[in-house]
Amino acid sequence: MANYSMTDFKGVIPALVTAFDLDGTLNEGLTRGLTASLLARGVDGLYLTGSTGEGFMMSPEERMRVVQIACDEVAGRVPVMVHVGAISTYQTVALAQQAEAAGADAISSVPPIYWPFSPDQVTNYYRDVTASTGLPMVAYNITLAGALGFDMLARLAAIDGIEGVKYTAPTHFEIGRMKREIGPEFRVFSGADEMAMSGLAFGADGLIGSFYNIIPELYADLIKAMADGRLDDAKALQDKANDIIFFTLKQYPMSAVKRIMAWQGADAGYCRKPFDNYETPEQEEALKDSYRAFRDAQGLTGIGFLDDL
Ligand code: MN9
Repeated sequence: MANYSMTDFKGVIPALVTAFDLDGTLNEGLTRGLTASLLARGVDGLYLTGSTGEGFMMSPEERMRVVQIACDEVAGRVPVMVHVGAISTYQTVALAQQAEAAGADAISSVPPIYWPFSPDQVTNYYRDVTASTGLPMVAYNITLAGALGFDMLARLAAIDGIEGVKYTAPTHFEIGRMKREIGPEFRVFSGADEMAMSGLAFGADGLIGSFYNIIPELYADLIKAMADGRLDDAKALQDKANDIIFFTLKQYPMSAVKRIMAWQGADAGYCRKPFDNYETPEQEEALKDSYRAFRDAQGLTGIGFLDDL
């Protein structure tokens, strides 16, 4: 049973990573552990099996298992949204219904991928998936899966049960436009971590993204600074986050995020191939060295995992 409604999704919501062993096996114990660790760090919700969670790298059964484990570990303490996107309506409906049964509070989906589906087909996909459960749907706009665009989002917002969007694109004027033209009750989650401040400035209700797995506290401070109107403080925090984001994007990004989580005490394992990994202790030590050099060159302080390196 869902515990929360759409308006309960706010604040800092990590797109949870999924832990795999080096041979690619899903590591259920580590996945449970990192879920518990992020809850202990005070995150406001979780987003499961999205891009960051390597949802597209897993079988439907594995995705369902991750959802089961995370919902079980969360046990109603924070709202949970599950990315259920797949190439066919049939597969997505199965994932959506399992998410509901597991106790998730909302579902989310990219549009159907690979084929150039028509706007009517995309609309029907969202209508059918949304009608298949009692959970609210958050459309996931990300260019990797084909951007939805304002007109499509407005069309989707008119469908009963489609209550928001995870908006991962730099065109933030569209966030403001959605809030004014679709309505303030349409929930918008800013998905570009490097632009959280601007997303919030244009009216986003919360943040969903990868880097909230490693620096959620910084973003909680940024949200507070924005709410207080302390723009200089918010900008300083965004700049600090962006130093970390841009440096990490130059590494093997999600593999580095997972190693950083291990350094923070919540080992998140490895990524599934063809993503690259820091496989050996020597490679991991070299990664640590590069973060130390980066920290010292930038003069970055006050970020736990960097201070501790
Ligand atoms: O939408 C994430 N995007 C991808 C979520 O995973 C492609 C973001 O959180 C980015 O990882 C982040 C860094 O570019 O903004």
